[in-house]
Amino acid sequence: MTAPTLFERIIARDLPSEIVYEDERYIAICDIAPKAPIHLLVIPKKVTARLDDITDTAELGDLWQTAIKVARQHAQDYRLVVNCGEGGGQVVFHTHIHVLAGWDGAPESD
Ligand code: DGP
Repeated sequence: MTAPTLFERIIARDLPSEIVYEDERYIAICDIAPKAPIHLLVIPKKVTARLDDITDTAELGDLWQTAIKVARQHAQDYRLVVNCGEGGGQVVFHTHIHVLAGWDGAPESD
């Protein structure tokens, strides 16, 4: 048996987090180290390590739709980001989409 991921522990309420959305298949939480005024993580409860492990098109679509829904609940304009693998900046190996928003104008990095 493998150890639960950090996000599985958050989903199980074994670790605290600020939950902003939850349904049967997904949860969204506030990022602990926000890189934008609004920084949320949309996480499937079904564990895969990284986005490209999800091969089912409908499942991928549902994840992105959920990220869009959560983003639109918090902002009109937003950025969705996925880091895939260490070389892509991924640190937590439980698939998630970053929702970044809330800048005054365009994001600072642009
Ligand atoms: P990534 O680099 O794509 O794997 O992003 C992981 C994100 O997870 C990173 O922005 C920081 C966030 N994070 C790490 N540990 C915790 C935690 O314990 N709680 C919350 N809410 N976020 C965390």
